[in-house]
Amino acid sequence: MGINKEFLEKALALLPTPAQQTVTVADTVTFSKNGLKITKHPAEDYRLRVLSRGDSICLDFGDHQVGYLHLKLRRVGGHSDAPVPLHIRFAEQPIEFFENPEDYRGAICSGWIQQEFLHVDLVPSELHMPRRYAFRYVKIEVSDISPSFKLAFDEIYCTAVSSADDTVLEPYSYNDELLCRLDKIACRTLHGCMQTVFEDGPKRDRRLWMGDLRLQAQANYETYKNNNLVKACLYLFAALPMPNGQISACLFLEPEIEADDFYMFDYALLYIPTLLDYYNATGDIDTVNELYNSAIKQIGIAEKWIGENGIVIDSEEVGWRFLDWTAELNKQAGSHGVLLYAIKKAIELAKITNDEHTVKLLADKHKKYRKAALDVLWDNDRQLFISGKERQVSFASQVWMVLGGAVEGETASKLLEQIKKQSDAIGMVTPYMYHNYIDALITAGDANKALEVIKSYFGGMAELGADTFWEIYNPENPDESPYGGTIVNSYCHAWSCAPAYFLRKYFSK
Ligand code: RAM
Repeated sequence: MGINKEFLEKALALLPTPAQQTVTVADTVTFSKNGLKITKHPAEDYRLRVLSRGDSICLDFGDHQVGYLHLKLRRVGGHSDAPVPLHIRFAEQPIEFFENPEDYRGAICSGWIQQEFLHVDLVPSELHMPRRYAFRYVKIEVSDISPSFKLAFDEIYCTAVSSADDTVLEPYSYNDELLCRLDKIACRTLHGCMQTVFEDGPKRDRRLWMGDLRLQAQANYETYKNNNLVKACLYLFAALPMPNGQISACLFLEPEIEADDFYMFDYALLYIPTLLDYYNATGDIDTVNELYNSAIKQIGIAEKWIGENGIVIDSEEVGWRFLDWTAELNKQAGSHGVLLYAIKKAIELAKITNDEHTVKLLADKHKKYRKAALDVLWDNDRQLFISGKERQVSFASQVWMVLGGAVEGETASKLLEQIKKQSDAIGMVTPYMYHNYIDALITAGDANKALEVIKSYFGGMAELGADTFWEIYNPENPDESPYGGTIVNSYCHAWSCAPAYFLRKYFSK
C-alpha cells in the first residue's frame, strides 16, 4: 500500500510549530558520588566561576527542559591563542552523569547519549548549539585550555520548545499533596513530549509511536487539549500504512516522512481505541468517517494470526508484540487480550458511523474469540489466564484479558487480586504496562486499588527525584535499562503521563 496523499496533506497542514520560551539557569550544582543527592550553590553564580584545564561546572535549569543551549563565553587573562575543547553533557536525571559514555555497549546506538565535543576557536564568543536536547542538568567541562587565558561565562540559557500551552492547563485539585505532585510531574512529562508530533521521548527516540500516542492523547484531552495534534497524528498513521495495510508501529518525520519497517501486532490494533477516544473527546465525526476504514481493517489483518483453536498463535512470526519490556514475558495471551480489546472498541466505532453490518460481524467475532480465550487459556485450578506452551502466568495476560472483556465485573476484580498472590507471576516494568493495569483495575470496578497503584508506582519515581516520569521503572531495580545502560534510558517518556489522565478523569474535585 502506498502513501495516501490526501491524508498526508491533511496531517501536515495541522502540524504545529512548537512555541519557544527562554529559560535561564536556576542554580549551579554539584552531585554526591551516587548521583542522587544534589548540593545547591545558590550563592555561587556561575558567571563568577573561572575555569582552567580539567575544570567543570554543572548547571541546573530548575525543571525538565526540551530545547537548545546558548553560551556566551568570556576570556579571563591573555589573548585567546588556541582553541578551547569543551565536553558538554546533558542529563534528565543526575544518574546519567555517573555512567561513562565510553563504557556503553548497549543494543541501541550510542548516538543517543546526550553530549557534544566542541572546539571553540575564539573567546569571547557566543555558542548557539544546533541540536535539541532533553535535560534539567548541563555539565560543561574544559577538556583543555591554553595557559595564556581562562574561561568564564557571561550568560547561559536555553530556548525551550513545546507545543503544549501551559496557559490552557487547568490546575488539578485534590486534597492530597502527593496526587497533586504526581499530576504536575505527569503534565511536565507530556509537555516535553509534545513537539511537532507527540514524541515518545524528547531524548530518545524523538518520534511518533502508535502505542505511545494512545496514552498521550488520553492525557492530552484532560490537560493541554491540543486535539488537532492528535488529529494530525491519526491522519499521519492512516497516510503511511505498511504494505499490507497494517498501521505502522512508528513514523519518522525527517529527513522525509516515512514509516519504520517493522510490524507490530498490538500497536497496529491500538489505532482503533485511539480513534474512538479522539471521537469521544471531540465529537469530530468527519474525521472518524474518513479514518474508519483504516481502523477497522486492522482487525482482519490481526486475525490472520489466529490459530485453529481460535487463539492468537504463540510465535515470533506474528511480528513484534510489545506489551512490556519484561524480557521473559510470553506474549500470546496478552496479544489475544489486545485483539479482544480492539474489537470491543471497533464495535463502538462502527455504532458511531451507523455501520450496523460491521457491528454485528464484530460482536460475533468478540463472542467467538472470548469463548476461545476461556476454553484454551483459562486455567481453572489456578483461576488465571495462562500464556504459551509453558503456561506462563503474568500480570500482562490478566490485564489485557480484563481490558478485552474476556472476564468482567466481580470475576475480573477477583482475577486481578489472584495474580497478585502468585509467586511465579511475571511482573511489569514500564509505566506503559502500569497504565493498562490501572485501567484494568478501574474497568473491574476497583478505582480505589487503582489509586493506590498510582500512588505507589508513580510515587516511587517521584520519591527518587523524578521531574518527569520515566520510560522504564522497576521498583525492585530502579536503574534497570532495556538497552544495557541508563545513559540511553529516556526519563521523560510519553507513555508515562498516566497520572494526569487518571487523576483528572476519575479522582478530582
Ligand atoms: C521504545 C520507544 C517507544 C516504544 C517502543 C516500543 O524504543 O521509546 O516508547 O513505543 O520502544
